Amino acid sequence: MAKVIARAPTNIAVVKYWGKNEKFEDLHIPTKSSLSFTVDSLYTTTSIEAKNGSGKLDFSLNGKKISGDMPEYEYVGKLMGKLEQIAPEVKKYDYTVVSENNFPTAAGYASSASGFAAFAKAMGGIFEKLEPQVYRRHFADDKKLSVIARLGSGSATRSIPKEGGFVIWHRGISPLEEEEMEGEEVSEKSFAESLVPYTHWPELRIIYAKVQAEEKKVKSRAGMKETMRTYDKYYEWTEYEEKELAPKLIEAVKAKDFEAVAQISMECSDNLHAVMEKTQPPIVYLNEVSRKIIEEVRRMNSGGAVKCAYTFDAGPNAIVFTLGEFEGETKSMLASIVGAQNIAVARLGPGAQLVNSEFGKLLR
Ligand code: 2P0
Repeated sequence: MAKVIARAPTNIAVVKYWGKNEKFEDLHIPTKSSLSFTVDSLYTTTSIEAKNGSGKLDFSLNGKKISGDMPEYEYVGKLMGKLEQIAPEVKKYDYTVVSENNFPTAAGYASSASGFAAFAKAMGGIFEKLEPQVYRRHFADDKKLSVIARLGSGSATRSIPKEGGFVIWHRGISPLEEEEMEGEEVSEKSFAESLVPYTHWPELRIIYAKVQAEEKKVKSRAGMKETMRTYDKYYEWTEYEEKELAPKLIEAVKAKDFEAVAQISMECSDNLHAVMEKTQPPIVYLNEVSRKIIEEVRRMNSGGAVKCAYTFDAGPNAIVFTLGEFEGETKSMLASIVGAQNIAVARLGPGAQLVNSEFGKLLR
């Protein structure tokens, strides 16, 4: 028997992931590389207890038992199936998985990223104790672990690297060139690594503004597929972001050039939502309140200094980047739109880590 507790943060992408390589959809191989910031205060804590058995999974999330017929079970069940394919030893045990998000209600943000990163990290800890060979082959470093997290959900791969901070998820194979490769080799090439550690930019603030708490209408997994199927200029967008914007963003973050990071962030967000809205039928995540935030960010930046930047994912909630010196002004602006109770401020943080059980308890 073994028990392990892991904690993994969420991450917020600047250069976004929106589409899978059509030949390797099930492996969540993206059509382009993406770049994200690892967030310090929004995370999932997951404990896994394994005992001799036959691969059964008992899963609870945020205090609720998740049975096999519930939608939350589907992704975790699929990942377990993939792990069994990779390593048949996985079936030698039964697993009790208890997972909790600490997300402040103010964040209005729920993500599969922190969940699957914590799950992968904890599973690694289990195999380190019970099946060292499986551990060495598939879990022993962050590169391998980010591949496992990716099999659960694409964005989870970016929450793995322990230095956190600013992370790249390398797409691996090209979606446009024919490459003769098998699944396992393809999978290993699509992983995440930290480009600058979380200590690099302590002045950076990541502010979550909750616009709407309800479940989104179109799930990312289905939405990105529809975009690829119906938008004929899809690859023009991926190529532009990868060739033009991603290299500029990497340089800007390394140089702590906030103005450049801000401009690229807003361009990437605008491009993503334009691409979503070109999907047939259009996928519209932003609402009136989101658009008001965009307008106010632009107004704040119009006086000369670039003080803040927005980014939006597959929903109406805003994430606003700023620096310590503009935090107060940015928060006031957001509070005037969504109310102070709907705002949460975060900084850069480290990636997934194991925590000992005492610490794990303290987190709750
Ligand atoms: C991102 N999103 O890069 C982008 C921005 C949504 C918009 O990653 O099918 O939930 O599980 O691999 O990771 C959402 O996609 O999709 C996402 P799956 P995932 O953060």
